[in-house]
Amino acid sequence: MKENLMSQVVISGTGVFTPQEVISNAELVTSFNAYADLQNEKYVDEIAEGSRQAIAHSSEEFIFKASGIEQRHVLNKSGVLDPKIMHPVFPKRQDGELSLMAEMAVKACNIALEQAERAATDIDAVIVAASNHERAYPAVAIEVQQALGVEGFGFDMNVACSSATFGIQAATDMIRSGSARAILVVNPEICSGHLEWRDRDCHFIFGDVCTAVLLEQKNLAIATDQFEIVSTKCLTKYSNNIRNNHGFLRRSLPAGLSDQRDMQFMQEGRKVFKEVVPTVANLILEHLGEENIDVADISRMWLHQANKAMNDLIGRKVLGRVPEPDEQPNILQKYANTSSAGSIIAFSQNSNDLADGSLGIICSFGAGYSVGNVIVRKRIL
Ligand code: CO8
Repeated sequence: MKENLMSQVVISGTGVFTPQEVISNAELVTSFNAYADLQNEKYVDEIAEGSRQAIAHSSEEFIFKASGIEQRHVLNKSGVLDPKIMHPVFPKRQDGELSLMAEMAVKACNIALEQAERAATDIDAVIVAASNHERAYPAVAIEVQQALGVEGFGFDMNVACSSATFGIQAATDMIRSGSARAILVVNPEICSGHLEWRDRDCHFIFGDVCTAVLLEQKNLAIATDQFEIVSTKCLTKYSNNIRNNHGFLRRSLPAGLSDQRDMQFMQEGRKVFKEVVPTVANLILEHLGEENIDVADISRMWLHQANKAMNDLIGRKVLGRVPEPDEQPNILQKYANTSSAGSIIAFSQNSNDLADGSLGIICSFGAGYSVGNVIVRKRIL
């Protein structure tokens, strides 16, 4: 029953908008170390008397070894790298102008539409699924809907790093049940805006990007290359190990508490690594079991792009052996962690070569904790 219903939806197009500006690990470390030196100089007396700790230098070697990241794309490099600023700086836009997230989203959506050989008039809904949204309302999705010229409806959703796969599940279920024929799920991730670039433990982790996935009713899709949604499975388990306390009640906090370190991205990286790896591997295996799919029949896994060692370990646990590089492509070396967009970039850039009927897995995981797994089957018309 489930198989019949789910088989009615396909991914007919994907799009990736990549910001032009790139920060290498070397540039990032130089800027961080200059910031550390400035701070250590400013607080030299407190550091000497022991009431403040000196900020240690960051290192390129550590970053590559601990994460596999070599560079990241960002929307504004100059602000991030200025040791007196250490965050992106964006000119204020008027309410009548397209907002930053909507601008990225429109670019990624247009690529997905072109790939699917579709026009905006063929689409019934837009879901903007991302880890952070530029404002509370109106929903960014409704702005994207208007900018593209889509009739129907749009809404925003947030499941942190799993926003894209949870969005795919939501869209699949809506198409399956008949509330829409075709839905764009778009993931504008401006991670540079909520990363703490002044924290050595995490300053290297994230980058900016936007991905889009077009899902359509299978019998209407016309693109030559498609991926049928075989099944989706989502899981959440509450954890404070990845947390960001920025929120609309910020202004209401007692004096002095409205701008704290915990209002940017925070994590206990080691704990996340240890706890998330088995959860993800188990969920993938459980999901395949429920669908009566043999692991050996999976040709490719497009995993969330947070950490290379994490992906290697998940691949080993799922396959029961060391995965071949083309079985589990990584893009984090070029993009860093782009939150929910990571697995979609990997999918979009590494799926053309698969033969008709090949099975694959798009799997995301992160804050929440959240895990979203999508089993897909290649379909060539
Ligand atoms: N340079 C040099 N040394 C460093 C640096 C640095 N930059 N940073 C830390 N060190 C030092 C530490 O001080 C420590 O020293 P010591 O041993 O003397 O105490 C040593 O290096 C080891 O530090 P760690 O234990 O922290 O290093 P790890 O090996 O654990 O690597 C990682 C850190 C890379 C963060 C790793 O733990 C990891 O990748 N964990 C998984 C994290 C993960 O997947 N998180 C998912 C988060 S993404 C998500 O869910 C989306 C959230 C919403 C988006 C937010 C966007 C901003």
